[in-house]
Amino acid sequence: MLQPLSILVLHGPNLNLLGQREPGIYGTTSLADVNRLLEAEGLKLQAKVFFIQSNHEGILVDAIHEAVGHHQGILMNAGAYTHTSVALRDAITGTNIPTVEVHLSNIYRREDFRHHSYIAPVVIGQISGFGVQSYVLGLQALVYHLRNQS
Ligand code: CA2
Repeated sequence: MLQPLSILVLHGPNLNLLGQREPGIYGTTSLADVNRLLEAEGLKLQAKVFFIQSNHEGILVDAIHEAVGHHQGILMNAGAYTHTSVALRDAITGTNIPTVEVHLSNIYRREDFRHHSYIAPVVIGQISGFGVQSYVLGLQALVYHLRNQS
């Protein structure tokens, strides 16, 4: 029998606007829809998913700290903090919770300032550019990693 896993999904700043603004870049799916998709995928993978969205860096840092002992992995779209936040990077390093970074858009096809991620060097891997599917692929990759790490 597979060990049930608990995964924390972190959505960063402005992702609460998903589906309401800039559909050309971010699509028409709402954040609630994304969470429903992840819940359904989690059921298939025998992983329970929990969600936090915040526009505040410190709340996201606290959520990473509080994940210790409660969640085995983190799936994170840090939004614009991806490109600015040493604090989020240090929280991932400090807690050592396996994390997968996801982005709706392909950050490398966009403005130069989006090409650098402070998060990327401290996560298992990054999935970028597949729209909402980036989250689903990210969850699959995270669960695969957690179940197959030595
Ligand atoms: O492509 C992604 O997922 C991003 O993480 C999204 C961030 C952006 O700053 C990153 O460079 C790439 C922006 C999230 C804001 O999402 C919105 C959604 C709808 C309307 C306005 C913003």
